Order: sequence, then C-alpha cells, then structure tokens
Amino acid sequence: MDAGGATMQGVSVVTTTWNERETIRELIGRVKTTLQCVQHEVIVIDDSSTDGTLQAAESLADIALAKPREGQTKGLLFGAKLAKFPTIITIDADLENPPELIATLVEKLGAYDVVVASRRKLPRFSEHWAAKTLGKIVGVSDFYSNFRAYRRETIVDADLLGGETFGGELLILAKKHGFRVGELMYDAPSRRCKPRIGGSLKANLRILVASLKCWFMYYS
Ligand SMILES: Nc1nc2c(ncn2[C@@H]2O[C@H](COP(=O)(O)OP(=O)(O)O)[C@@H](O)[C@H]2O)c(=O)[nH]1
Ligand SMILES: [Mg+2]
Repeated sequence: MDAGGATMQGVSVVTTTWNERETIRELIGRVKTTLQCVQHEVIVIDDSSTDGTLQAAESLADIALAKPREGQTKGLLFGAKLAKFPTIITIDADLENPPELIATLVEKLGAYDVVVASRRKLPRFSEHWAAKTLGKIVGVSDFYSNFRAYRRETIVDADLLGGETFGGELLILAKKHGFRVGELMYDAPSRRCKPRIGGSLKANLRILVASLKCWFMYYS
C-alpha cells in the first residue's frame, strides 16, 4: 500500500461516535489489523455517549476523547485536527464501512487529494437526490459517505459554518479550494435498523436540510 509515499509516513483513522458501544471495539480491532504493516493511530471522538462507548474505546484507541454532543461533522473535524499523520481516514463507527477497504482507499489517494468510498446502493431518497445535485458538482456518487481518505492539508484547517451537514460541508470546502476529489465504489454490508441520525423520515429531512446548506455554501 502506498499513496505516493504518504502511507510510509502513517495513517490516522478518525471516527466519531454516539452510543456505539456494540461496535467500537470490533471497529478499532479491524482497523489495527488492516493497518498492521503501516504506522497508524486510531482516534475516537465520542459525543458524550450514555452507553459506555468511550470506556469501551479507551483501552484500544490511541486517542479517545469525550466532548459535548455536536454532531458527526464537528466530531470528525475535531478528530482530524488531532491527527498526527499526513493521511487521514474518516470512518463510521457502526461497521457499515469495512475497515479492510482502507488500504485501497489510501492507494487511490496517490492520484487525488480526497477520496470518497461510495456505496453502490444508497439507502435514502435524500441521498439519491444529493448524488444527482451536490454529488455531480463534487464528482462523487455518494455525497454523504464519510468513509473517506483526506490528505491532511485538505481538512485540518477547515472551519465549519453550516452546523451539521453529515460531512457534506467538508467535501464542499475541498471542492471550493480546488482539491482533486476521487471515489472508490464499494458494496456496503447490510445496514442496522436503528441509525443514530434518526429513523427514515427524520433522517431524510435532516439530510435534505444539510443539502440545502451545502448548496448555499457552494454558491456563496
Ligand atoms: N459525534 C457524533 N457522531 C454521531 C452522531 N450521530 C451519529 N454519529 C455517528 O456517525 C456515524 C454514522 O451515523 P448513523 O446514524 O449510522 O448514520 P447512517 O449510517 O447515515 O444511517 C456513526 O459512527 C455514528 O455514531 C452525533 O450526534 N455525534
Ligand atoms: Mg450507519
């Protein structure tokens, strides 16, 4: 695995959690196994989970921190700013993003500045709509996948203006700064029934609001 030599200098894997005690230890274990031949660190930013996620992560992660609940995008950016290696991976904590793909994602970063691992099947109508609009602008078919590889300079200086955009603002900022955005298609494993961002109606509405914010930010 090599992204123009960048992986030789290490990979920081950042996840953010809200009540992910069931999966966080397996996630960290699989990340560490897949990156065993590469210098790496795992950073877990926990939004004050009430189920003991932080305690479950503490003994395995290199950094595990709790903070007040501010949402997924802020959590990921907070973690990215703590990262010490030049390649930063963001990944969901619920095992819907297979950590074994990290190596391929990082390899692809050799030709890009940001690479998005895009699910071949998108679960929500709001995500289909975002793919056809914002995704077309950025050049990815899964605008809200936060399974991504970033060269650290594409993310560490970001400031979020839009509140929760489920990672959308980070892609808009990368595009606006002229960074090259690529994608890697993958078949996602089956989804859990109770996503933390809400049931179908609530999640679709939240994603639509996030999309309008991203649209506005891109054109302003
Ligand atoms: N820090 C933080 N992470 C969250 C929050 N809500 C969801 N997440 C994390 O974001 C990731 C994706 O959330 P999920 O609800 O599974 O979204 P979905 O995969 O789009 O259905 C998981 O790692 C969650 O733990 C939150 O309020 N704060
Ligand atoms: Mg999920």
